[in-house]
Amino acid sequence: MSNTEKNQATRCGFVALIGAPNSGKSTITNHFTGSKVSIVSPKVQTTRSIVKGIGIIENSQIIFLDTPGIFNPKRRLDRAMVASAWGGVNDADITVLVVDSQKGLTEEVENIIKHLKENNLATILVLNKIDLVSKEKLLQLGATLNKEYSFQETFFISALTGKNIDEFYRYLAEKLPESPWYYPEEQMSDMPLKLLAAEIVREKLFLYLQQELPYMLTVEPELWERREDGSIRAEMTIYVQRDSQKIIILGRQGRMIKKIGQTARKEIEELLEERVHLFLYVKVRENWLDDPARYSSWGLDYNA
Ligand SMILES: Nc1nc2c(ncn2[C@@H]2O[C@H](COP(=O)(O)OP(=O)(O)O)[C@@H](O)[C@H]2O)c(=O)[nH]1
Ligand SMILES: [Mg+2]
Repeated sequence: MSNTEKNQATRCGFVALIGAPNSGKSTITNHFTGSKVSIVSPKVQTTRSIVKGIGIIENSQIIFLDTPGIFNPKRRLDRAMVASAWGGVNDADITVLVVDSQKGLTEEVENIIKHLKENNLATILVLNKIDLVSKEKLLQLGATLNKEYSFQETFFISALTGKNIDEFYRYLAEKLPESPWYYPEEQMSDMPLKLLAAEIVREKLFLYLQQELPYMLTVEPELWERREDGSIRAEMTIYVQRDSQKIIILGRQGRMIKKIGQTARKEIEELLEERVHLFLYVKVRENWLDDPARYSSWGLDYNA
């Protein structure tokens, strides 16, 4: 391996990104890998379980754990997602709290800090979305948050424009423990391609559907097959809870599902650099939200 030839110790470890929904955790993860490994949406709570974003800076391999947002859980699925986010912290070498600078110290952030205090968790603070606020407001927020909790370090970044973000990565790279790399050099995620493709379909459902509907559905890859001409045939089923939801997803004369399928297919093709034939089916399965098998397939704990 080239890095050992340089006679330099390698470093490797996990960095958990925690924070309120919508603070930019998935955007940071994607920026780092230079690719899309985690889906992003302006709506809250898109990331359902922990997604890994893997990349290398100098001699360090950083594995970001992009967690579901931490908020006040109501449903079983919410509870499982929040439990999974805190579980990510237990697995991590470094914990990073990501805060939306525009929203500042919200109740959600306060609750997270309370948990950090109770468990005395060494944490780095990242104020994200600095492109949206003034310098004065930023510095003030940084000071306020550091009064609330003694963070090890504070970074001011924009995951969208990339401002100051390399500094943050380099800091993490130096802080990780000496260790062989856990993943091959070119690996960006440990998510199987067919799951990543299903996540992209779910992202488009978030993009095009109104209101609460995307939270009521799940996308499951059924078939992922390479054909003789090198293209991929992918079949997925979108499970919903009620007929009325199915009707909305199909749209008038099937136009909605067609638009979702086309947009998702283009993006999957760009990601894979392969031709993709994508087939989407919509089925009603009333109880999928309470089906233990769904939870384990996402790596979530049904009984959280
Ligand atoms: N203006 C701005 N928007 C951002 C930035 N980072 C993320 N966003 C947007 O904030 C929304 C939520 O981002 P996402 O990464 O899904 O947040 P998550 O829920 O914490 O994973 C998306 O619409 C992003 O495009 C940033 O630095 N600046
Ligand atoms: Mg996310």
